Amino acid sequence: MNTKLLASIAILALVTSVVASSTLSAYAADPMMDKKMKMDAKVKVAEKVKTTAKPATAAKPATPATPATASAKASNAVTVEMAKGTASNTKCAEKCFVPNVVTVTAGGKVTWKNVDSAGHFASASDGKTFDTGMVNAGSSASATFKTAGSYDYMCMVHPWMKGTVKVQ
Ligand SMILES: [Cu+2]
Repeated sequence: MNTKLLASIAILALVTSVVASSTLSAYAADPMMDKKMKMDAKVKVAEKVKTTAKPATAAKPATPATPATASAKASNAVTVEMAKGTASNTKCAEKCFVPNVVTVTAGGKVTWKNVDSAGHFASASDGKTFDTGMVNAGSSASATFKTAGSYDYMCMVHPWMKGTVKVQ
């Protein structure tokens, strides 16, 4: 009788302590869980916004952007600047003619505008396709391109000045 009572008391004590600790830990975890769930909910909302926004933004530029950039790239009239200081700056590289590479449609025209204080040329490297001759400071000269291809050119006086005209 005594041992049974002791045992049942012990069991009761054990059960209450387990219940107490579990409720305690549940309480302790509660605010964290609450935060986490809130964060999860926020992330889910953000993900929802993302996923709903994605197809709209991805679909839009994908189709109209391609012809827009293509037409901007191959224009029928392009201006290239013979940059300032290029007569003495042997390291101007792709900044001698700006832009350094241009693309025009067949029949398109390229105009070289000399914004430097020295005279420059835009002469085809093959020695025959085109040659602006001397373009004086502040002046411009043009060439028309009928045949598709890629034409490298340079300045006769300053051979470090190099550019390319692409004709499509
Ligand atoms: Cu030059």
